[in-house]
Amino acid sequence: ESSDIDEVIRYRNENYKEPNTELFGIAEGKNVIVLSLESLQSFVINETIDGEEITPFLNQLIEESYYFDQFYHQTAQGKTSDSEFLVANSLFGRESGSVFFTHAGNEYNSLPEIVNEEGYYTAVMHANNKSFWNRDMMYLQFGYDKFYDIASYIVNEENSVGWGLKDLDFFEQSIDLLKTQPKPYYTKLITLTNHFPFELGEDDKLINEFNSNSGTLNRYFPTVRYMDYAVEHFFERVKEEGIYEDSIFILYGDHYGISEYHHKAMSLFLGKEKLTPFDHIQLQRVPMLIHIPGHEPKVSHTVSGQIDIKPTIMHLLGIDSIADVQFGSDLFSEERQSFTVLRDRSFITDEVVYTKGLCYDKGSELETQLENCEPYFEKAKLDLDLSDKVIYGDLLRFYQ
Ligand code: GP9
Ligand code: MN
Repeated sequence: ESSDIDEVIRYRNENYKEPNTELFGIAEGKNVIVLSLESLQSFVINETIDGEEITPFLNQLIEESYYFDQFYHQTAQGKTSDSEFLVANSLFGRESGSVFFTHAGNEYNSLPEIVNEEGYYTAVMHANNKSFWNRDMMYLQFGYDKFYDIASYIVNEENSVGWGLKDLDFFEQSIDLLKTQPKPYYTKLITLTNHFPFELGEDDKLINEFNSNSGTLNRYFPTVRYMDYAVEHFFERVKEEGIYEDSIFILYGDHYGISEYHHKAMSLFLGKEKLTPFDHIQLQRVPMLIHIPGHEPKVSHTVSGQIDIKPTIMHLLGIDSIADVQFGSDLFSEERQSFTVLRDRSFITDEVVYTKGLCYDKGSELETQLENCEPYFEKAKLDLDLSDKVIYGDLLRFYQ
């Protein structure tokens, strides 16, 4: 069993991508503030409802950030917890169920632990019960110093909606917590308001609902708009508190908010007659922004996913990743392959989308011969299968 790790390490070494020399270490010693944005999908970016922007602040922030517009979530049933797992480990979550529940006792070499060794204080801020998704257990394994769960927040009827504390209040209270942390810190804040069933008080509805036969999709737009407003407030506050200049910011959508059951309503919003499996995969894109104060904005079209966040952050902090078992690659690496595989084994490159046994040409958005997808079959399979092997065999036990 312990020899299985050798196969994983060999594969890892073959797929390692050199960091971008201009950006390596650029954020060393700075705070890293990660915003996990609930159910945020890319299809709302730079779009409007009744002439009103859905994400005016994020649209503006994109103009001041590195933005990855071909970035995919790679989660399955573990939803937010899967995204956390991908980001912390550059390993895939489970095909079904949640690795947070089934493998919380494994050995990991997680990002919080790695940056901790570099002198970072590491924490998660999220106003839910600590045991939700078994976070309290898994976070111990990831090596977080602190989990500011619901007990760290003042939550009452006035400042709650849907799943709990409203994002604006969450960010406002989180500022006070941020200020108490030793610097530099690595802190992930997880939002909550833009969560199914997308409930929101009338006063917080800053744009109209959509008009379709899906109440879920209709309500999604005002809650996304509200989250955008809350994130804007967060940025105002970190600037006021003097946190901004000493920090870098990573923002991403955790997973889809609108499932394929709402395809009919979604086709209405997208102005398409019918949504194909190709469209469904394109809808799995989530926004990914890296905001470094003072850096020129840049849009990257590299096909990528949440698995790539860990090596990217490590390299920005000047930490070598060659000896780390990872299945992603630095988003800024000049060598990186434009490719990502989703948990359901669909994969995407610059040219093709493979899903449900079909190969689609991205240009025409139509089916093409399977042979156009074949060159990537092996990589897609090995990425997932070897990552699964690491988890099921608890293989990082054998690797220091
Ligand atoms: C719960 C929140 C939402 O704490 O992260 O979880 P989800 O249902 O999106 O996985
Ligand atoms: Mn979520």
